[in-house]
Amino acid sequence: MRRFSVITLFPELLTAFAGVGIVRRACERGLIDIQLLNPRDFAADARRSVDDNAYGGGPGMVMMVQPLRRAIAAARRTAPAGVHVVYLSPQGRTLSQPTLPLLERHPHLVLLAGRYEGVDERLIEQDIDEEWSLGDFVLSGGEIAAMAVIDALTRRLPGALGDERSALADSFEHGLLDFPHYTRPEIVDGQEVPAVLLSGNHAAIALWRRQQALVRTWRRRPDLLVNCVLSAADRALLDKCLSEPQGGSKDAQS
Ligand code: 9WO
Repeated sequence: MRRFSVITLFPELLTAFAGVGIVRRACERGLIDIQLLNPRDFAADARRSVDDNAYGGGPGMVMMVQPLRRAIAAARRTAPAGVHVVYLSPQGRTLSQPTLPLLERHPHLVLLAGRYEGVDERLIEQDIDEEWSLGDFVLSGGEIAAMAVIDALTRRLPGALGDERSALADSFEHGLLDFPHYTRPEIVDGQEVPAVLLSGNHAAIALWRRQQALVRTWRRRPDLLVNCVLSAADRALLDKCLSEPQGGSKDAQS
């Protein structure tokens, strides 16, 4: 079982998240366990203080070392084999589908979700193993990033997805963007489903989807193709589509 301990001043956010969809089912099936720790429960004073003014002045509060250190220690006590402590912040290394396995190595992650202006640097120095970021933007706190980590790792666990479909079929797993999807009706407000998808020709459908994924990636995220070794068949699919007038249709930027 994969374990997550989330240290957060707003555990109710994580409770709601853990109560729906794939993550909920993974909890019910015993594939994952999510432990919530509120730094307020580890505060030393009667006011249950968890933040204070910043040394050096300026507006905004900083999360204090002791409540966080004691919350991390509490998570450690439930983990005989040890934990890997992660702070979610814009200063961290950027998480991506290819970097997820680095977190997957650790069966018990402690995810620290900061609030305010962040946490006292001495906690990061002494208690944090790694800092990870979702990308170059600032949130109001680390909870959404913690949920993103749990979600992305959980759906990769064998048996977590409802059907027998593999998570490997999803966007990114082959280094390409996803192909377009369609469902009923066949025509909606004059918009038709591509005929090949109605043909029943499974080989032709697979080829079309691969081609769509290649063209989309080429047009929207050419950076992803740089590190992607395309087979001769993929090259041919891409070249054929790009040479057609309107090839790849509305993905065209120019
Ligand atoms: C607040 C702030 C206020 C004035 C000037 C600069 C500032 N930076 C921050 C800040 O980074 N606050 C963080 C809020 C403190 C740590 C938790 N917070 C957080 C995590 N915001 N965004 C993230 C995050 C985490 C992972 N991936 C993307 C964003």
